[in-house]
Amino acid sequence: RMRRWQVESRPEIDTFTPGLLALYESLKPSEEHKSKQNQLVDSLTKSVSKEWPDAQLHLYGSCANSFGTSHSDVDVCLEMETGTESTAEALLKLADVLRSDNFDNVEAITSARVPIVRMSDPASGFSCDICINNLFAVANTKLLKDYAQIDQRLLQLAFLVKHWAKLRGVNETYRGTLSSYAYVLMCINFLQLREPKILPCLQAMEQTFTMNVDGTECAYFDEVHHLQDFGADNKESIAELLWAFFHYWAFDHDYRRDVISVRMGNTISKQEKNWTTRVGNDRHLMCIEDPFETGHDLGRVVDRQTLRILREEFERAAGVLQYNDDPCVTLFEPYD
Ligand code: 3AT
Ligand code: MG
Repeated sequence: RMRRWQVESRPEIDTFTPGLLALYESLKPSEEHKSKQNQLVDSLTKSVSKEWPDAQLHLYGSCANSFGTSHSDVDVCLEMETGTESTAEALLKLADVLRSDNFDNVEAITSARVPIVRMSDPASGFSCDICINNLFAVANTKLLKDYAQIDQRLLQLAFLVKHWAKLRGVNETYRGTLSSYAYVLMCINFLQLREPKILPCLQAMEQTFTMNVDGTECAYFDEVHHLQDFGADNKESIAELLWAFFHYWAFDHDYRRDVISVRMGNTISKQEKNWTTRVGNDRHLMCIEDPFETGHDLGRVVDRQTLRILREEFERAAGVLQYNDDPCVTLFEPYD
């Protein structure tokens, strides 16, 4: 599996680090973006509290996990008692409330794995997804945010990977490629596996934070200010890491056998999880374990055809970083 001739990156790889870091800086959301986001949350809070005075609003996803760019949407979770109402009924009622408060394009999507109301905010132009009582998303948002505070190379790597995935058309779960959330988990796991390690495994450490979601304990070490020097022994630059990330997913990952697990800080076997692919069943071809909903494979959207597309894109990216004269441009050329 391992293509020995490819395991070394080019000697001058570090010369691309400044260009990649400049791109990373340009992707970070502006202060203006953040204040517009807060305004949206305020007007949403007003709308919601009319109908549900006790509801609590939580931001989740990239507007709260620190992996958001200026192009990211706003994800909101409402924590509330729905009484005898089903989540779908509550979402339909929420959609009516938002329409009457002049939000645009309000649409209840009740058939999704996580049912939501999607709408756009005329004041900011942001699109916004609202779900009800999906506290796993609130817990995994905090986990990602805490990992991001340990070593800045995680944010840098994940921003570049997300940007690449959007431009190359491989960040579309409805078409069988991966969610942003899945890419961030891939980045975390990758940095947990570097030698020396750049990230620890927070779920294998003393539990200083715990949150019970539908009977599942979401627990880990969240005093990340104690871990500021964790990755200091590893001197790899962002150019090297980006190349190695793509190289790993192009050539080194054992797609047939392995599941990546941020929870374990390692890869584990499909066998152990009972995620073995059956004949005629296209699932579990690329396995990414959710850190808290451990029965949930974020790669389950991937089928044989999209796995081929993904692997070709990983290979292309590794090749561009290895051989191209202007990799910071070529890597992110839009695919159409
Ligand atoms: P963008 O910047 O918006 O692309 P994001 O991190 O907000 O990135 P998504 O909008 O795809 O990513 O997802 C929003 C959050 O929803 C991220 C994560 O907390 C949760 N989430 C998304 N997909 C899943 C999933 N399949 N399982 C569990 N949680 C998920
Ligand atoms: Mg989002």
